[in-house]
Amino acid sequence: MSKTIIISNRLPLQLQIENKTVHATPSVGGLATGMKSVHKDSNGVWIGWTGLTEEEIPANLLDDVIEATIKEQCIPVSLTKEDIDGFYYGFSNRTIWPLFHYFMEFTEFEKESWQSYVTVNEKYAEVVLDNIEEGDTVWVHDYQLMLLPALIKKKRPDVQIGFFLHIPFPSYEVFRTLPWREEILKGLLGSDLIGFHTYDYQRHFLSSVSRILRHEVGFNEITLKDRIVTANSYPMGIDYNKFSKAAAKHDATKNQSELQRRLDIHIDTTPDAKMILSIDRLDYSKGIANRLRAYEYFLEKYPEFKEKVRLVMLAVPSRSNVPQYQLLKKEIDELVGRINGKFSSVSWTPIWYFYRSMPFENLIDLYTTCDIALLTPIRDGMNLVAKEYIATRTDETGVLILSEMAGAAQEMSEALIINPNNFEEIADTLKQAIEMPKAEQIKRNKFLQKRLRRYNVEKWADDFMTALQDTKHKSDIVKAI
Ligand code: GDG
Repeated sequence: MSKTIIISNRLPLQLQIENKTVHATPSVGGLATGMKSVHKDSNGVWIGWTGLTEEEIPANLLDDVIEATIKEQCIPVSLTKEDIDGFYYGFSNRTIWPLFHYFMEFTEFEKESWQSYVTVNEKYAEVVLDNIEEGDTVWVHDYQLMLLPALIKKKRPDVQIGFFLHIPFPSYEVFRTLPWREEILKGLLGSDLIGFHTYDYQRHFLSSVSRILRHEVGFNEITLKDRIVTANSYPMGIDYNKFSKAAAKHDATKNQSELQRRLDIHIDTTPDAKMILSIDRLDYSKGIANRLRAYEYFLEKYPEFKEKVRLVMLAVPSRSNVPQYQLLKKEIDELVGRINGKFSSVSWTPIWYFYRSMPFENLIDLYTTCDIALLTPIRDGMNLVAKEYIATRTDETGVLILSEMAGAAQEMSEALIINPNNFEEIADTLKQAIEMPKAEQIKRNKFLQKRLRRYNVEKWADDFMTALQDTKHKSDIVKAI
């Protein structure tokens, strides 16, 4: 029976070793949820790294690790600490991530980390090739594994390979600066279908293929000597029901979390005050420092809102051993301190800042309590937080302010769309959001919710898989000619 093999840098599970016993618990992120139907229904397997390096797994527990992951239909790729340092913290997060998000000043071109990226992609390929059978379909995810499609195709030209990029693909002028630009493009072209969040990323990719590799490129196709590769956009959705149901349950429940109790006390004492929410991984691409500066400017420009607004900011720790992330953390800590120091009164703190990850229930507390979501990424492949905020607004109120640089902005035109570098515009838009009549909020959110409900994460995975199967017919026709 043919199966689908999903491959991503990390497996969708958490491994714990306690008292010499290995436990694997499935993780519940957006990707894991979206792929659930593909993964569980098709007798499929998921290949990736467990999150523990070879050095962290005692030799006598190696078999137990494999057994625990296999129970979850997963197959581990074994990586050393050196691999993770070079491939993950090195090339993936110090070269590709900043370059693809247009942060050229942060981009490092290190031969050693490139070599590690090649080695690790080969390690993934080895595990995939060991597990492929005739008729299988392969779906590779994201920027850590861009060489993998060609490594698989070379050995198994008979299998259909899909690749999805979760981050932006930059314009040719930026991409061309990469010393290994040809290798990356050739790696991706091992796929039969390459998916992007937006048409613009697709367009940038096709332009790089045409100008760097000189292949013939059409609207969404690349003609190679013996194959046709399709490149198309598939904007990723969310598990809409999970968020709307959690919000409905949250509204009905009497058993409130401590966080919700505190939020309610705030609302009771200042009923007219507006809560403004921001949630992101602490990453320079998310525009957190910009957001704080724009909020400071807003309080200066419209002082009548002092004591009447509060920014609730959740920054989730991320990649904290990469220097830029440490510097950013310092900058944000200082900005929050400065703004709170400048504007606070005995009864009001303008920013509530949480630097941690919160359980899902608390995330729902924040989404449902805050009147406004202010999301200002400098660049963002999609931004699922914007979609999740709208999905939790069961009474259809709430205002989303969203950066035009997020892929999500292209599908969410009823939100208030801003340029994250324009503080004047952000300040004025915050005022507009605070004063927006409920009827207008509801009108906008009805459209947004309808679209998000329909194009949910399962539909995204289905559309991609259907298109991937269709590429088989295309390649059969090319072979027949
Ligand atoms: C990459 C691309 C693209 C956040 N804090 C907590 C928490 N979250 C969850 C959110 C959301 C997810 O994490 C973040 O997703 P985003 O899409 O906003 O951002 P990235 O992590 O940068 O994701 C991005 C995405 O891939 C998908 O293709 O949209 O552009 O950069 O689901 O809910 N979850 C919990 N606690 C937290 O504190 N439980």
